[in-house]
Amino acid sequence: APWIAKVLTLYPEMFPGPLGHSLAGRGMVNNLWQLEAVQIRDFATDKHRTVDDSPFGGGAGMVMRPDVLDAALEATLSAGLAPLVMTPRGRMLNQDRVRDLAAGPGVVVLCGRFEGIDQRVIEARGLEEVSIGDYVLSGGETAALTLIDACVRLIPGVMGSEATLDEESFEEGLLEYPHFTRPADWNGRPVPDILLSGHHERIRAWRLAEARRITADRRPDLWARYCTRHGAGSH
Ligand code: 6GU
Repeated sequence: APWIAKVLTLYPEMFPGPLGHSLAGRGMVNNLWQLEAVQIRDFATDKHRTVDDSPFGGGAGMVMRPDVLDAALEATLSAGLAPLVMTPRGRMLNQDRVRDLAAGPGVVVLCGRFEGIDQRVIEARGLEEVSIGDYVLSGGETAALTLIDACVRLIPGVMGSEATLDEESFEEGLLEYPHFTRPADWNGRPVPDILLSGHHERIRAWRLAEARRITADRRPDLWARYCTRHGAGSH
């Protein structure tokens, strides 16, 4: 059965967007995964199809109405699909959560617009609040595209060669080692000699050392976790 992504949004025309291209797009054509964009406004009940209102307690901006969102969710949620809402208040997405979501049957993703979403519908429907990083986006749509991209590339058959996936440093909890291709000397900048040596075992060791060095330098948080999981002090 294909992996399912259902997205609730006021801008369904933003989907599949970039995910209709490249390997993700091919995977959709090959029915390895499916995307359905649901127009939240279709669940409004008044003449003007209102989806938002001013915040109780005052303040700037508008809040998405719980009754409209609840009707949209009622029509869209289905057993097994992880119910998510994209918001900068959420738990930060990481590769562990992506792996879990990709291994299941799929996701239902609510995209916030305006200043926010009435908190009661988030609680009533048990939505998991997810952020993609510590910065503010104009809406949850691009965050949803990012989450779905990260999941889809883990679906068996979507990426060209399955081998490239588990070779990736991030699957080991490290940043990637640096990459080089021809020409071997470019504008006086040579490729590291070891990569031209043909010593595959030494190349593997060099790449691992580079991945560790760059991770320790740039991401002490990832480095600490890697050291814990790979035996303290052994590197
Ligand atoms: Cl998930 N949504 C919005 N609107 N902004 C964000 C975000 C999500 N993650 C980081 N910034």
